[in-house]
Amino acid sequence: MIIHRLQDVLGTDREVRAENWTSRRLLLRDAGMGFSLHDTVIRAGTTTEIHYQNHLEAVYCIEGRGVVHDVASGNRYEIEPGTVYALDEHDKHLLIAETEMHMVCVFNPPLVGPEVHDENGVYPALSEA
Ligand code: 9YT
Repeated sequence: MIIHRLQDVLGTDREVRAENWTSRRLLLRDAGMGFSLHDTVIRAGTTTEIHYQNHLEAVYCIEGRGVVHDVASGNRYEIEPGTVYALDEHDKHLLIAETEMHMVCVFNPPLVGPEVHDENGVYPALSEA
């Protein structure tokens, strides 16, 4: 059994900061679970273009409010505590944080650790690294 606590991740290389968000990576590929699990804070007032071409992601909102805009369809979905969105088709999207948002995120394949978005909102496929 693996036990990790958020407090043990804070301030380590498992706390990854980007311009619009901070991702606290609780479980990564090295845990051998087949997914990674992140506690992620999205900064208020930001819009992030994201396109996980190499990963599937599910996101569960536990605090805050915002909108996910699906680029292909033009659909917009209100996100609030208790809402999950799953990018089952590698959906290119905009995440618009009206307030600070606190999310629990799961990635398949699991992230390795240091990934941040490239200029197209993509994480590299490090699963063979
Ligand atoms: C919701 C979302 O995708 N935010 C970007 C950060 C990502 N969830 C991560 O690496 O934790």
